[in-house]
Amino acid sequence: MPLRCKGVAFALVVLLAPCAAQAQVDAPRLYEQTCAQCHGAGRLGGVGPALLPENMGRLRGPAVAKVIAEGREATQMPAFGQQLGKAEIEALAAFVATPLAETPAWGMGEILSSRAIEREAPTLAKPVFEADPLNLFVVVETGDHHATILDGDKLEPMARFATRFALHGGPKFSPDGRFVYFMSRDGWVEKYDIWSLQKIGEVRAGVNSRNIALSADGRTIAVANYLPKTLVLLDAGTLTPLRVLDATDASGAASRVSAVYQARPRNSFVVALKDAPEIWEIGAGETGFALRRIAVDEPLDDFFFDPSYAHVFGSAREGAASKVYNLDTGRQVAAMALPGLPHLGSGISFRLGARSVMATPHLKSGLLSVIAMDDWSLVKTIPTPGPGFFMRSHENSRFAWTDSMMSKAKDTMSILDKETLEIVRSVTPIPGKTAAHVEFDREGKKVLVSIWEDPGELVVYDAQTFQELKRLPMRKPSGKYNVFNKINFSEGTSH
Ligand code: DHE
Repeated sequence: MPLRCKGVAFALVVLLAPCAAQAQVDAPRLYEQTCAQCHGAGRLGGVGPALLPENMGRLRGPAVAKVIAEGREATQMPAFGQQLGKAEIEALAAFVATPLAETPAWGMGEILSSRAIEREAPTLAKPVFEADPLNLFVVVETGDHHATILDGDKLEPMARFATRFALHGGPKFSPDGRFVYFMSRDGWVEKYDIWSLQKIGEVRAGVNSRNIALSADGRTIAVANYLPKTLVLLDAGTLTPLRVLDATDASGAASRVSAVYQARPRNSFVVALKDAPEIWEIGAGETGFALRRIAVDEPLDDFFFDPSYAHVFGSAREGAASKVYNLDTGRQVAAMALPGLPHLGSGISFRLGARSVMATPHLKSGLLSVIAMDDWSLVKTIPTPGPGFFMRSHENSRFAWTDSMMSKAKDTMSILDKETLEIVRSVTPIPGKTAAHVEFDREGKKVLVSIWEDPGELVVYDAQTFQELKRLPMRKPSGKYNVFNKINFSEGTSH
């Protein structure tokens, strides 16, 4: 008995030792001395990203300590393993995983002072290159935080430049396709001039941001923020802030803003709120950003729009049903219990005989759902090798491509025949390597698939024969966006 007690006591000492050592470290002070120069006072970000749990994505626990000790490849993050002890590293890792005690202020003043314009966009009658400016792809490479401008005819890179850390969501294009706007999870909005192949400037619109949308006239950028809980409107020409809207519902309760979308035919932005049972519509153009609240029975945070933007189809991560609201009347017109979390934001639309349908992958089940948009009924459920994230097609192609990146079959793309609603082929570009996110060229003749690894690749296929045409090395190409398809709101792409 005494021996067992001794054993327990010894085990406790061993278990407690690192915690005790960690507790002796003054982590906030160590942060200010070691990290603040790059990551900003208060962990809000600077040259380096914000070190807040909301901003660090899947980087958690021991993985954070490893980055502090060993540094991070393809970034300016150095290794601190020689300079700091194990307890200090663990204390810093625990510190940056702690939420802030108070919501940081990030209003008009902070946004304005973060604005940095490198140059005026030059006056140009045409681009400085010969390639078709509408058949370019903008490839976001999150492996080393760069973007590539790719000639969609020759399939050759034309320019490659550094972006802010951790871009998220699709970049947005001005209506003529000349300018592209990127957003990072740290709230930076960057403007790049495709015609002159140079960066124009940047501004920080939030501390933790979700996505951006551009108004139909290309004059206003809306930025959806989690931290602080705001929707920010920027002048797309100058990147100056126009309005900071606190996201509070009709009862005054604050909500994170999940996402903002451009509803082009309505000349408005439609806004998804994470914590409030409302959908917002904000007028763009001459309407003075008038806010209209649509009451819903539970918060919806993932949206698909029918091509006319008369209906929004929304789901909630934690909710049981996906719901359709008519944006004109503000009324719910349908509800559907779709199993396995449909990823409506990746939904596409197409004609099936006389009907208009949409198709969506599911994040938690290996299937595609095809839904008729006239009566919002389920047309078919199509099994795939595993849960997926993205889906793409094109008006000129009979086929739609989807991945199974959330499963063991992460290396396999499934090809759906949009006429028979059967999976007619699967391709595995590199066995064992994640294949995801597809984009067609402007004619719908070529398909570009990402090998979502670092280093990764773009693998180009013939959209009709599925023959491989080319491979291009890339650093984790998380997404690629064809200028023509994007500015024309192709029915085969998410908007
Ligand atoms: Fe995304 C788009 C939300 C996690 C890569 N993602 C979007 C959009 C939203 C969204 C609302 C549409 C914005 C747009 O394009 O304007 N994403 C979310 C989440 O809520 C979720 C599940 C959790 C989160 O951490 O935010 C999430 N997303 C991820 C990832 O883990 C992915 C795979 C890797 C990454 O880079 O973070 C990822 N999301 C993407 C990509 C797009 C995207 C590549 C653009 C798709 C497109 O083709 O338009």
